[in-house]
Amino acid sequence: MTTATLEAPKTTHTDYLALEAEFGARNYKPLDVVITRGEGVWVWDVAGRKYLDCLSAYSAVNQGHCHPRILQAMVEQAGRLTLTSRAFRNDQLGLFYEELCRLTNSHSVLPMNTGVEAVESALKVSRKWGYEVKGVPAGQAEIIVCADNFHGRTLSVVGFSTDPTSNTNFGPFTPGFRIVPFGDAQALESAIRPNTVAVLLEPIQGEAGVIIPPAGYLRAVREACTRNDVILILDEVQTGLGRTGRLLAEEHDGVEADLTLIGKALSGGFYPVSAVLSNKEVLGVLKPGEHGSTFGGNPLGCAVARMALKVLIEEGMIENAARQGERMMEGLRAVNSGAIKTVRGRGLMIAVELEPEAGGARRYCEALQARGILCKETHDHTIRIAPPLVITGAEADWAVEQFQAVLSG
Ligand code: IF1
Repeated sequence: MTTATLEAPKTTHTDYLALEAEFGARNYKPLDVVITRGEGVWVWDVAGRKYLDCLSAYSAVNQGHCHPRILQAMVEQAGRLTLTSRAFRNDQLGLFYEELCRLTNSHSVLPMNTGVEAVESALKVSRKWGYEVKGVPAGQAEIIVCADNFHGRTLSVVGFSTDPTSNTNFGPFTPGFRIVPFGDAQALESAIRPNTVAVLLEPIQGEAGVIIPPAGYLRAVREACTRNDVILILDEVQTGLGRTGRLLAEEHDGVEADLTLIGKALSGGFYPVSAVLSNKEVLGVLKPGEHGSTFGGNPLGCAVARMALKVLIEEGMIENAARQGERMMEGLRAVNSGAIKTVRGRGLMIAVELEPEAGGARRYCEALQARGILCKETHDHTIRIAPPLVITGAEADWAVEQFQAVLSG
């Protein structure tokens, strides 16, 4: 018998980079920092350098890295029961449903794993609702989405992206989507036709660069959907679970979606857990066998998510996000730099947009890395700042000082 020989693990920074370059797909261009440990807002690289994480794994670690109570829940559950499939029941699922519904004021929950699976699930169930409840003729359902959206990476979802990087040469795509500009409720309502079943949008566009729509937009969209018997789907995969200083970003506008999508921080970054929350009887159209997932609703994910929600609330992280977000934005707005075009954000979802002449955001992210801050640019000219929601005032001030040094340097 031939057995492959495994090389001894390589240990230096450059070795890790070489391994990724040799064996990995090249679909990312990460900063060259190899992280080996995290705790709260801090991470350490393989050379022992410490950084303040201002990305939070794209808002999946809102509760901070390796939160001890979530870790404990995960370890305990992993030692007891991890997966049953939905062919059988498990003793975590019902409790997860109940706690999540009470917290978000929802009627029912569809558990999935990744964010894009929650998106796909909402699109599927909205079409079915359209045919079976609204009475749309077979095969004619339309869904409205917004320009510059980001909802994930599956074929259907990249098919209605307006970013050529996401969808060039990945077609053909799923039909039935119409794209309208983000932030223009009038344009959206004009695009609604008799066969429109749903509108899908992000309350604040993340990947587009933390784009906050004009005041009153979400409320007007909500009213247009209600008037036209159309499901409003809000993708809160990134904005949800405290990031913007409220449990859900929709609360800033006093609206309730019919379907709300959450993921990322639903597990505090320990494990992929996502969910479709339903406030209308939309999920009720699903009958046994029509949708599912091997891992969705598994006891490990449910136990982790239950604790991730519990610590978010009990430890005051949402209020802290509002407080520290204000503090950081105030500090950033006071930075005297010709490179900054504008600072915008809500809670700890913050963007510093640079002037086009500033030479792009990437080099600032690299300069920040040298000062112990990890940040990710979005598009060419925007630095996104989204630390874990457990950041202290002193840490926020220190971070702002580093931004100041880099931007005015
Ligand atoms: C990557 C961005 C963030 C999302 C919204 C659904 C999903 C996402 C609003 C899908 C995912 C990610 C994925 C990540 C980069 C990232 C991102 F820069 F692209 F926009 F967060 F800011 N809805 N967002 O933001 O969730 O299936 O990934 O769990 O590398 O693709 P997923």
